[in-house]
Amino acid sequence: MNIVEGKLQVQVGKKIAIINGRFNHIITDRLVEGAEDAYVRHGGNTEDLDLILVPGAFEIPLALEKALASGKYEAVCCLGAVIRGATPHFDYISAEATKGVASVALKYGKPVGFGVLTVDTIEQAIERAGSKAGNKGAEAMITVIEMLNLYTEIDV
Ligand code: INI
Repeated sequence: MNIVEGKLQVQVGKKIAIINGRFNHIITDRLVEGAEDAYVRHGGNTEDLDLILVPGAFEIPLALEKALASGKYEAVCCLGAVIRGATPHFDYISAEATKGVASVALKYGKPVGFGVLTVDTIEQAIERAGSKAGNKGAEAMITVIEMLNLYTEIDV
């Protein structure tokens, strides 16, 4: 059996963007750090890495659409943190961010990482932003690197 899978090695010269929501930036800044660290430790050159900042997770899908439409990026890593509050706002923002990112990724057929936390408490967010549950920004970037290599291999 032939196994086809992407390597965890950044391809030099292929530009990647991180899109990060500033809302809950105490958390999302840590996700960006994790993503950048993962990128560098897998052979990336930070000159090929752009950070696009948006106000919150709701703005991520359209920024993603524009980033991919520009043709500048081979892949995008989306980061943010949606934390449940006392109202249904959380459900609307997290649903729009998730659906929007998925549909833009399918439209462009390029690797898109989803490192947007959707959590009930700030403690759960802290756990996933560089403490006991790891760093979801780093995980999302590693996924982007793997999928970019996989698509390079299987695309015609
Ligand atoms: N944006 C987030 O990224 N996380 C949140 O937890 C959040 N909450 O809870 O309100 C949030 N709201 C802002 C939203 O993403 C938009 O920026 C805002 O509605 C303006 O369009």
